[in-house]
Amino acid sequence: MTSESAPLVGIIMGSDSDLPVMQAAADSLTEFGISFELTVVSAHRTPLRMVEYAQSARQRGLKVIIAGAGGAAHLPGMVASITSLPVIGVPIKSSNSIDGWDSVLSILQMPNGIPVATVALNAAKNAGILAASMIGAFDSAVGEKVSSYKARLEKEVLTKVEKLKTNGHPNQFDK
Ligand code: RP5
Repeated sequence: MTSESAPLVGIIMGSDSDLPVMQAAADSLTEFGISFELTVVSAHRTPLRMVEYAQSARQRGLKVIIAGAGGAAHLPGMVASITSLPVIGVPIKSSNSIDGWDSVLSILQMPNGIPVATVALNAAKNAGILAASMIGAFDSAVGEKVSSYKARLEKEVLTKVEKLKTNGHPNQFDK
């Protein structure tokens, strides 16, 4: 958790081996000043813990769950099937992954009725930003931070445009 306030986002992952990837979600939420909790919950190895976590999430005050898993990655989908909170899934290329495709498809290809907002492979940073956007929909202070973040990104790209103009390219578009 980043502050003393009750966590708004739950970050869960199938194993501690997912943490090097999932840390980017935590870093992102910290940047936006959003309180979060983080733990290991495995769909296959601790199914009862997963059910308990998902069932209690809303009443504990969470607004969004970010769930990361590799291989046969059922954690995000199973958690989404239990809670009414939005679930963001992070497919992880883990030691047991077939190039990450197993995880991507397990999380992405949910049946109608149980959506999981799936980010790109290992894209835990985007999961954090998406969670911030969701919180920002009802918390204007967070919404403003997300707007500022996007404005910074725009500025960075426009700086690159100017740099390319300065360095010159034979096919340079001049606007
Ligand atoms: C998945 O299996 C986990 O999410 C992790 O990505 C992968 C490997 O887990 P460990 O064998 O490292 O515990 O359930």
